[in-house]
Amino acid sequence: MVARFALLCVVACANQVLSVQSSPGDEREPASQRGATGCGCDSLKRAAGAVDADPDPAARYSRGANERTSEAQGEDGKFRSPMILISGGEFLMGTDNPGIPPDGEGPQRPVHVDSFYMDIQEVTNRQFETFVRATGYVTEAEKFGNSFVFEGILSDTVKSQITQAVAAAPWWLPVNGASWRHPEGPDSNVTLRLDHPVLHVSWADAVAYCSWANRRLPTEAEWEYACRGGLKDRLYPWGNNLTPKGQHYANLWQGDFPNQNSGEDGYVKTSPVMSFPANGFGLYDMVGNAWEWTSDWWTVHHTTERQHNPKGPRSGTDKVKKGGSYMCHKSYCYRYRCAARSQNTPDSSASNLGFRCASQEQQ
Ligand SMILES: *[C@@H]1O[C@H](CO)[C@@H](O)[C@H](O)[C@H]1NC(C)=O
Ligand SMILES: [Ca+2]
Ligand SMILES: [Ca+2]
Repeated sequence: MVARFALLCVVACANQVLSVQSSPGDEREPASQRGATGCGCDSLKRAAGAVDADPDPAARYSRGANERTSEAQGEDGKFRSPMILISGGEFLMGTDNPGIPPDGEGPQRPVHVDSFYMDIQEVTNRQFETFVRATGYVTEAEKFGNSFVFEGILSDTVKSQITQAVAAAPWWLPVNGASWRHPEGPDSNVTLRLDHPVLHVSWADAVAYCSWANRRLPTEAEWEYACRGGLKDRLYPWGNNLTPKGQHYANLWQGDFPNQNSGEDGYVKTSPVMSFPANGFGLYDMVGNAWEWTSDWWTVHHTTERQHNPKGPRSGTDKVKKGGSYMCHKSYCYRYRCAARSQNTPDSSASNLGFRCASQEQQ
């Protein structure tokens, strides 16, 4: 516990040096930057491969859209996310105009990825539950007995029992009994959130789930290629405008982090997966909602030479996570961009970190 705690603190502290930089097409949000604040992000029965074209993206916001069943049952009887074929190709990974330079977002570099399949959604509580029921799997947070929860979503009862905090990021609290089953501690559950992304899963937990599902975690390169949805040099999966025509395209934070979340996009915590429009490849929630683990070890040093299916460093201390979460606001965590990235130790778990799986074969 002490080690995990210290490491998360290192991540949070490193984030203090972040500054908001303008990028092409950025939205001039009032920069409510404060001195010593870290990033808030640290710490259908549809045939697989076929996602219908959506003539009316706004319909994604409707309640009906959110109640759609999102599992596909395979021949092995396992309910998993539908996958979609991401046709291989070359793309420009990273950016020469980094939003957060210390994160190693640059340089922009040519990368080729072979074709692969990607879950169209973050792995949900319901899907994770079927895995746990089938295998008896116990997550690392359950073994450790605690996990990090964002203070803003804790009940007063739980808050009153906490004596420690991360100095540089006081909104992260280690909560006894917090786990994927109890996202805000023992007095919470996922009964009404089965279609939300599973949280409080470590990297090893994510790997275990994907293996059980005959899948694997995506590499960072695959994840970013998928995030870009076929667009070149754009900030977000849908373009450069954060809120086209005033519509929200991702579950992020609106308001004043960490004190006030207006929930203008409809959600102050996680949202059911697929509540916002898909990108050009038919993938949902690539940015926002929950952060997503990738298979790569973390480094901020990248070659500019053309890479073929890069898999990151051979070893390291932290794993790469992508996409930002419902806690991200430009003032603290401008990481809901495809090129953005962050890291955690593999045994970390938190109330804003989940994953999705990839695969080489159609399933
Ligand atoms: C789960 O939480 C809801 C509130 O979100 C509560 O009404 C319900 O009783 C809880 N269920 C269990 C089994 O604790
Ligand atoms: Ca939100
Ligand atoms: Ca996500």
